[in-house]
Amino acid sequence: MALSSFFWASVLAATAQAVTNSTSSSSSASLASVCTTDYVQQSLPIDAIDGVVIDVDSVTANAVYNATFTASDFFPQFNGQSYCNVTFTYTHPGRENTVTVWYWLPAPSAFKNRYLSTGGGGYSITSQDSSLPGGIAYGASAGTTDGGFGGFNAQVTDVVLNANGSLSDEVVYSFGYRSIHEMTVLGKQLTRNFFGMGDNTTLYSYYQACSEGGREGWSQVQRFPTDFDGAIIGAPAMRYAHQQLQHLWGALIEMYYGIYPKPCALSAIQSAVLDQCDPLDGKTDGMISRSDLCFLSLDWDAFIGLNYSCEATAASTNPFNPVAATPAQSGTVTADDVRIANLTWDGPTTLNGERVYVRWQPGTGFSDADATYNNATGNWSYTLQTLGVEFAELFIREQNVTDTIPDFEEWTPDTLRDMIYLGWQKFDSVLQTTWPDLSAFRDAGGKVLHFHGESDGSVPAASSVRYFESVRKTMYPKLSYNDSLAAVNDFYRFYLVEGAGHCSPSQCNTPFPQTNLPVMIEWVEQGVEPVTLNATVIQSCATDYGANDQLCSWPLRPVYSTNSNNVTSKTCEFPSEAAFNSWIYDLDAFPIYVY
Ligand SMILES: *[C@@H]1O[C@H](CO)[C@@H](O)[C@H](O)[C@H]1NC(C)=O
Ligand SMILES: *[C@@H]1O[C@H](CO)[C@@H](O)[C@H](O)[C@H]1NC(C)=O
Ligand SMILES: *[C@@H]1O[C@H](CO)[C@@H](O)[C@H](O)[C@H]1NC(C)=O
Ligand SMILES: *[C@@H]1O[C@H](CO)[C@@H](O)[C@H](O)[C@H]1NC(C)=O
Ligand SMILES: *[C@@H]1O[C@H](CO)[C@@H](O)[C@H](O)[C@H]1NC(C)=O
Ligand SMILES: *[C@@H]1O[C@H](CO)[C@@H](O)[C@H](O)[C@H]1NC(C)=O
Ligand SMILES: *[C@@H]1O[C@H](CO)[C@@H](O)[C@H](O)[C@H]1NC(C)=O
Ligand SMILES: *[C@@H]1O[C@H](CO)[C@@H](O)[C@H](O)[C@H]1NC(C)=O
Ligand SMILES: *[C@@H]1O[C@H](CO)[C@@H](O)[C@H](O)[C@H]1NC(C)=O
Ligand SMILES: *[C@@H]1O[C@H](CO)[C@@H](O)[C@H](O)[C@H]1NC(C)=O
Ligand SMILES: *[C@@H]1O[C@H](CO)[C@@H](O)[C@H](O)[C@H]1NC(C)=O
Ligand SMILES: *[C@@H]1O[C@H](CO)[C@@H](O)[C@H](O)[C@H]1NC(C)=O
Ligand SMILES: [Ca+2]
Repeated sequence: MALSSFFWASVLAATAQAVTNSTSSSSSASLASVCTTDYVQQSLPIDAIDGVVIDVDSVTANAVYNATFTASDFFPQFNGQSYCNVTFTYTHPGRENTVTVWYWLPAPSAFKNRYLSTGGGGYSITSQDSSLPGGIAYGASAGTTDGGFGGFNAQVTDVVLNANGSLSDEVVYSFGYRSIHEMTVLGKQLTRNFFGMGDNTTLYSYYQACSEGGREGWSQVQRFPTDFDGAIIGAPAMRYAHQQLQHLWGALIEMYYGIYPKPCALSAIQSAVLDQCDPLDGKTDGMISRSDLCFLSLDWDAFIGLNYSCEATAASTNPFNPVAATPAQSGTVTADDVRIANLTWDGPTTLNGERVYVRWQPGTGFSDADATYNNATGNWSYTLQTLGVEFAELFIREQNVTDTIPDFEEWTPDTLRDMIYLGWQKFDSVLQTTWPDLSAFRDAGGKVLHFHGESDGSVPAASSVRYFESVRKTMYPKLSYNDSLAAVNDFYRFYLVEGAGHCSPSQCNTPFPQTNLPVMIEWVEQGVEPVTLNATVIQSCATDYGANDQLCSWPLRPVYSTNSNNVTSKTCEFPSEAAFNSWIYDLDAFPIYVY
């Protein structure tokens, strides 16, 4: 197989030039004429990466006409889209995996000299083809990779242990940063060849993804300064050891204190927090736009005694998010319920009160603390989140256990701290993804647009603030705050998204940044700096559905005011010192600085 690939590679390399030229005024070529297996084989990026051997026979290509792209959180609806759907595989001789890459290339008449890489979520390196429309709609080829983990529905956790039980370095590094980089280099060259671009024509290159995909974006910006002209990074699950293991915190404190609040009681607290904090931003609209002010003034005692009542819910068998059935729940919120809610949002600390990681902002959901109902005993117990369990067992301990932590009941808050320290050290160079010096990317002219839902209950918003501030301080240590901020903002802007949850809107009137790619395209290709970030109210429950809004660039924060004509306006202002400081942490549980 490898021999035949080498053979075809050289034959095709020789013919590619002529074929490419024949369509070089490619905007006049029809999609049907270029979207063939033959033409794609001739356009393969055969020599793009040393040590990568493309299997020419693996190519699939089919034209898709007049498709409708239903609106998602990251692009509005588009009709009448036509593209070439391409897959092929490659290997690294001497290593054992076979990687499949998947690209959509726009119809030649719609191509605008752009390429987009996309990423995954959770333990997935890919979102299958769900993010690819967001490139096609803007005249960009778009790519995703299975990382070599066994297909586009596979998770890295399926293959991270070798058959003999040891950790697979190949898989860890492929997931950490290698596969996205390869997919990008191959995708850019495939695009150049397919559209017959001369070497001197600019191909603008972009990245866009959220969550694990956000971490993957940072992994590239930190290491491969010329892969992207613009990277759009949402709620990155970066600072990997802290982030993955923090998902065990809610269960840990429930187990440690033996208190299991009913999920309905925690929801009642969340709603009451929304009621208390909604007006603090100057606009009572069912949304907390200033979770920092909420944190500073929250009256926890007010929640004790609230009534709650929830209907029974059925079990969900979704393999990615199985949820047990819950019985009907009603009662009044107790001081114990409030204590667990408070400790959950407070995030991990040690028994001595040293801080291990950042807090979640008040107003977020409590998913990591949601107890599970045991129908046999009628009792509630803690729920171990898979993201945390698999990182602890597969990655750190190299044990083939994915549904429980066998010794969890012996853990204390200090055990969690120690596990984070172990995971951090073990994967510092590959998964931690917090390298704070982006000079090479800046010098190559790259731009970053980074955003994070303020009410994200999975990846805390403050974790993104911490990275932005690490970059600012590391790159411009001698400048004043304002000067260093201006210097960073020349190439990197960060926005908190009012009322948004994890990579999606949450509170009904959330203004969500649905048009990040066109905003980034304007920044990169026309120099239009995104001083505020374009956002749209996109939830059907919104009172203001479809309204445009502008998100403030960190550290500026929204302030709403209503004038005598009852007109509400929004300004972006520097927060008070106390509000600013509520986002900043001294992670004193570790002797090493956490970037
Ligand atoms: C193809 O294009 C290259 C450079 O763009 C040029 O050198 C070459 O002569 C062209 N070949 C044909 C057959 O037109
Ligand atoms: C494209 O799709 C739309 C909606 O599905 C349909 O109304 C229209 O006739 C199609 N156009 C072509 C050229 O097929
Ligand atoms: C794209 O190609 C893959 C692989 O052949 C196939 O599974 C998928 O259904 C195709 N998608 C479309 C929209 O044609
Ligand atoms: C891990 O456990 C799963 C399920 O029991 C099994 O299918 C798999 O082969 C095991 N892997 C290793 C490396 O032992
Ligand atoms: C376990 O398997 C991996 C992958 O096949 C191999 O590289 C490694 O040497 C093996 N380790 C042991 C202890 O056999
Ligand atoms: C591409 O640009 C280089 C450097 O400016 C120049 O030497 C070369 O002739 C150009 N090639 C083409 C095909 O225009
Ligand atoms: C809570 O429910 C009890 C009994 O149903 C009722 O007497 C009480 O007034 C309710 N309290 C509030 C604050 O609604
Ligand atoms: C508990 O089990 C009973 C009997 O099997 C069933 O009717 C009920 O729906 C179950 N409740 C939950 C919350 O699973
Ligand atoms: C809640 O947590 C904060 C720290 O985040 C603490 O100062 C406060 O006393 C706690 N309140 C209650 C009721 O536990
Ligand atoms: C259920 O919880 C109660 C009180 O928390 C405890 O006494 C009892 O042993 C538990 N039952 C089972 C079967 O775990
Ligand atoms: C900004 O969002 C609005 C909708 O809220 C949209 O119409 C407009 O095209 C967007 N601007 C850019 C640059 O994408
Ligand atoms: C001001 O506007 C709000 C919401 O649009 C409305 O509910 C309220 O009645 C208005 N107040 C006055 C004094 O017009
Ligand atoms: Ca509000």
